Amino acid sequence: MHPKEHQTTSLALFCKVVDNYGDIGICWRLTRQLEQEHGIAVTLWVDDLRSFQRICPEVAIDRETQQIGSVTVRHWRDQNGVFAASDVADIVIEFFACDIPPGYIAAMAERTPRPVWLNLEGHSAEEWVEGCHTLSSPHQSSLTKYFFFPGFTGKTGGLLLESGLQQQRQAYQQDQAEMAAFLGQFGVTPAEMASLKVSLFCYPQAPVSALFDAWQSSGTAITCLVPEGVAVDAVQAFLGQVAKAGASASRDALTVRVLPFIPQPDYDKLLWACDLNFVRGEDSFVRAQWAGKPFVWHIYPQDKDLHHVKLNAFLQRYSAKTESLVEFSLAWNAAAKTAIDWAALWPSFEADLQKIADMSVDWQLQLSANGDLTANLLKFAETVQ
Ligand code: TRH
Repeated sequence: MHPKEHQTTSLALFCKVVDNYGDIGICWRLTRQLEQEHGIAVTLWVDDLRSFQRICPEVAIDRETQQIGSVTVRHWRDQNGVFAASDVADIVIEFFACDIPPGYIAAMAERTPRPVWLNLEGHSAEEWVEGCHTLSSPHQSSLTKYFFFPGFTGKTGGLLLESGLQQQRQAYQQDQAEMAAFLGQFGVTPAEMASLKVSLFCYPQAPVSALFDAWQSSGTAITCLVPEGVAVDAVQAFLGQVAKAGASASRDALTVRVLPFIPQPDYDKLLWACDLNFVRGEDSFVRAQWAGKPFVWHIYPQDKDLHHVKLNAFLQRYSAKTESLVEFSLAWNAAAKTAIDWAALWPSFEADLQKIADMSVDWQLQLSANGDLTANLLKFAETVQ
């Protein structure tokens, strides 16, 4: 869609940070794309500015309203706001079924024309998503809300993908000096550059110590780069010191380095520069797919192991033919049916890394054929306007 077509469109995106950085990570990415590629005037309402600041250091945590580039960021403090119809945007998105303030909904109902109201859902590769994508739900206010699902097939909204991202990544990955300079700022040495470089982002329950043991005694030199605050217990046990940014230690084949938590655009560069990425949640999971490198997903845990269903649905689509990746992923997520021998699991997974990297090219083509989520969302909004 041509940017001019949206020059006057306004959009309000409501983001409630449920946990960690994925909620604001996705909303901020979507916001920037709406603004930069489609010329939309976005107001991002977010309840937790501190989490936002972690991925975007320009954010001031004590402001009610601030401009970041041409995006208006509002601190969403409570549900008590009073709004006029003129405050309401053309398109209103609630992220992950967060309850937008009743006063805003009342103003939406009074506005002429009515805004398009979308609920942007979480990622799942399960089949039911295709049946629920774009379903409408009448609201008591007489407004209609539509469900918009990201996903991995053409019958879903697709994934966030900035235009030019793939060219940027390819140019970066061909430039050894740039990658070495980027990792060098975190202390990565030339010898470590030549080793198998792994980025590690996971939830606290991941079996990191067991994997470190396997890596330590493997025949391959491995450098593991861990952002500060991730897998703290296992990292500290390995380092024998506090896992703060800059700390590192080497034992046998393994070097572990603690990185600072870096701004979101740099996180892409980290994924692009590493040979294998451990990612988690939703946003880093999607970024790893665009990085074109092998990755292992640590899925966000849910009660009664419901997340194992989601994990299997994704593995079925992504890697059903690569047994070592499936086995490794199930073991990493405590979803394996048999006892885990990391010392055996790692070498068989490692042996397939090149094959998995090759496979990721086809996977990216498949995903890009679904279009990108932002453009798909705007196209859909036009159809229900
Ligand atoms: O942080 P996450 O676990 O986030 C989410 C939330 O917990 C959310 O509530 C839940 O619904 C969802 O997972 C499933 O993982 P995620 O989604 O990968 O988000 C992390 C964000 O942080 C992503 O935008 C990348 C960014 N990031 C940086 O900007 N710098 C870094 O150094 C790192 C490690 C990540």
